[in-house]
Amino acid sequence: MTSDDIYRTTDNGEPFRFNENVARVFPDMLKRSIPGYAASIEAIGSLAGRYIQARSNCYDLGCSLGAATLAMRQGTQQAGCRIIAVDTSAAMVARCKDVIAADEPHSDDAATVDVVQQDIRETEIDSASMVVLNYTLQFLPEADRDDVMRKICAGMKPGGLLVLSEKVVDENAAMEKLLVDLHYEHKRRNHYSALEISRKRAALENVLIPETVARHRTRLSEAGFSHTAVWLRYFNFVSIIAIK
Ligand code: GEK
Repeated sequence: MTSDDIYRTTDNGEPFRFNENVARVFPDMLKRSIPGYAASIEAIGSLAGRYIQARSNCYDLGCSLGAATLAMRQGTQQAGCRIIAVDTSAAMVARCKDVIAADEPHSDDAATVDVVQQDIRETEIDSASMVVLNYTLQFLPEADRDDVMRKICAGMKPGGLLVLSEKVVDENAAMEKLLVDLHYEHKRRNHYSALEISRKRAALENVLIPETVARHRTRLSEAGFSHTAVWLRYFNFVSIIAIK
């Protein structure tokens, strides 16, 4: 795994972008930066086994290198499924295609995968039994999030499952400060220097816009999901499941 050294030596002061440099070190970056990331991928595999319906579509929105796509493909035994993996970043899509091509499907019935370079705001959702946004919604302008979630829910089958993982902000300022500090310490333990952490924080300002858990759950209900639950929380990193 190539080590994430993006903010170690230089900083051009520009906002964070999902370019080739980021795609190259991405697995290491996620592993060291998002507490609970591996658990989210593992759970997506388990949930795929329970919720993916035969002859349905599944979506990995903001797929990056396709970790959730592979977990869904490996997690389901249902026949005739198609997984649509979507990302706006050309660098991510190119690498994702290589990752998927290198994966050995477990059977002749394994889901087919299409990797598409597209903005998820433009993606048509159709006959979906499982939709994953694993740390993606946070990068959309807040004003667009309600419409995207309504569109997703409208394109899902009854009983379909959504996984929404997000960095969140706490309602309480003191708690928020504590959780941010704990995340900082976590990154220090994972060998990021104080300078790297502060450069990355500045680059993500106005790029990653977190909301509260309550705001996410309200949006999901308003979009048409009947049940929602937080199944994972590690500091300010949360994963929510919602059932249509
Ligand atoms: C994983 N889900 O490994 N349309 C499509 N893609 C987008 C958009 C958009 N509007 N905005 C951002 N992205 C993955 C990890 S990373 C999380 C997801 C992170 C893409 C962006 O290009 C990037 O690949 C991904 O969303 C977010 O489970 O880096 O914190």
